[in-house]
Amino acid sequence: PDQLSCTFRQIDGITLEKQTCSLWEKIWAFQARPDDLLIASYPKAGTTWTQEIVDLIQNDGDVEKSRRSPIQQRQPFLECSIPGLTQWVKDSADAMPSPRTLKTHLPVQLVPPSFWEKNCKVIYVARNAKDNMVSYYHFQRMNKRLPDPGSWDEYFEVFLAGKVIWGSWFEHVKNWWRKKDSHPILYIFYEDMLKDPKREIRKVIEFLGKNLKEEVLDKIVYHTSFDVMKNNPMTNYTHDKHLNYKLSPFMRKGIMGDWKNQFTEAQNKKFNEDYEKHMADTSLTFCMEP
Ligand code: PPS
Repeated sequence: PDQLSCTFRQIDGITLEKQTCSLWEKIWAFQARPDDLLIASYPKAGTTWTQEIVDLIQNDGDVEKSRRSPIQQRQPFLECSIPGLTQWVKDSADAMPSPRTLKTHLPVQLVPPSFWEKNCKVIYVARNAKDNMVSYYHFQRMNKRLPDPGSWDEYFEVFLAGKVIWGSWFEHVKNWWRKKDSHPILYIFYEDMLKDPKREIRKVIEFLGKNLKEEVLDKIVYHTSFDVMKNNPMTNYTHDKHLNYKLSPFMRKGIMGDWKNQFTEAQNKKFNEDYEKHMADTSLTFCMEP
């Protein structure tokens, strides 16, 4: 089974939104600037969290500055907002002063070549597959732009087969992991951020070449904690008309191990078998147990 329908198409075997596919030539031709920063991730891996951390770092911990607009306007979504096509996009990515920060969920092979040619810095955030799958399932239930995920049992199979929008989780995390050997990519993990946010934020500060005082770092840890971001209208997506909050919140649980409330024993067994096969050719490992 897959999620192809009249609103979705494929580019190089990866299912993407129809709008993204119809704009594909323009997306591929996107002109990055050398000081652009790209925040990349598989959907629901901790993108928004990383985005807010980066924005606060760039603004030296000034919380009011980071509240200037919703996160998706501060950091345009590459494959959903292409310069020259809509007013919103023209006002954001194209007309944005440097240095810009952009978000993408594209698998590494679909990232516009200009980002590599200009040697742009990239922060990739990854989350363990089981929690990532559960979070994506609930997101598809509430996001009208994505296909209806059907029942959990149906979704489980579709996700494992890599037939969801933006493609297979396995290929995504592995191929980005490989890419960091030849490009400036900071590869971080959602589980590490939960365990020791201060340490992970320090890594980002260093990667961005910033030097912030300890008290600023503490402020960033606080303002990017789950509860604070959940209550911040500039990070919790409450203004997004495509999301149906009656079905699920965007800032849902923000924990590790929620998969245990969703997977059956049989699903866990099947998942572990598939996981081992898919991950046999990588040094990449994930923490799945809280
Ligand atoms: S998106 O739509 O792809 O950009 O979503 P993304 O931001 O990648 O992922 C959303 C999940 O991240 C959780 N989240 C957080 N967890 C802990 N701390 C903070 N500050 C935080 N911010 C977002 C969010 O709750 C989603 O995970 P689930 O498991 O669904 O709660």
